[in-house]
Amino acid sequence: MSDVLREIEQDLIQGKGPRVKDLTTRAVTDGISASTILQKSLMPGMDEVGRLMKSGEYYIPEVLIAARSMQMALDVLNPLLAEADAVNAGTAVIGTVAGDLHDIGKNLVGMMLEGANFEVVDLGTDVSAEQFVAAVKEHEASLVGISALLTTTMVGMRDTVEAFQEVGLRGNVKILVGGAPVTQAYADEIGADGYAPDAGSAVSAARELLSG
Ligand code: B1M
Repeated sequence: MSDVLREIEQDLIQGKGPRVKDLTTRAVTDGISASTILQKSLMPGMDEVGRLMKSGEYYIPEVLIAARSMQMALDVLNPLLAEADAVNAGTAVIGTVAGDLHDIGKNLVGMMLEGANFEVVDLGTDVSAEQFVAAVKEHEASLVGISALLTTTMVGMRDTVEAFQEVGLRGNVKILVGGAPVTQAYADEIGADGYAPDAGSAVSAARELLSG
């Protein structure tokens, strides 16, 4: 692995946001692709932060500072994740499920969808089933993307699928779910239309769902 990728990973773990941003810019200038920076330094860095959190070596403030550093790097990578395709692919309402404040993965999914020419309405974190339904009505969206990072909040995805059924809108939207604890089996169990393990595959899944 190149030195700059290793440095980005280490600085992210230590929450040195401005350095992470500068090094990410340098890596891009050096010709390293956005997806390599994501896969080889940022994601492994966040995984290490997660490990330190689990083992009790990091507390919430350290994790938050690392998360902010990750977001600073993502802001640099955002324009590079865009694709050249010009046709509007549809409107997607995205958000992190009720009770859940994790937003980095959801933001990444949003950036990738925007890059693939989706109109993205990002409802943020802690989004209730009712908020998802209201936003789909307001924006006439054809896709709903729900993210969950906690095993305790995943159940909110089922509530959201059911809420669309209750208001009679289930046939109008495709529901895509994802996030670390979510699996294809869980997506099937709750009646979601699709599951994607990462932001890149969220784009292909979204395209496939809307073309079907
Ligand atoms: Co939290 N946290 N956290 N945390 N946190 C995890 C998720 C955890 C695994 C850490 C651990 O114990 N090892 C653990 C969950 C355990 C579990 O339920 N299985 C955990 C916990 C326990 C908690 C708290 C309960 C801690 C506490 O208070 N005691 C608390 C809960 C707060 C709440 O939400 N109500 C909490 C709080 C926080 C912070 C606020 C401090 C911070 C979040 C800041 C933020 O997001 N702005 C935080 C962080 C940063 C993490 C870790 C370290 C990193 C998450 C992350 O951003 N990863 C995380 C450990 C880990 O994941 N390794 C952890 C990088 C991101 C790019 O990946 O989000 O997985 P990810 O997204 C991926 C894929 O999952 C997928 O694509 C993305 C990129 O390819 N994807 C989708 C995501 N959404 C998708 C949607 C799709 C498709 C794909 O379609 C719509």
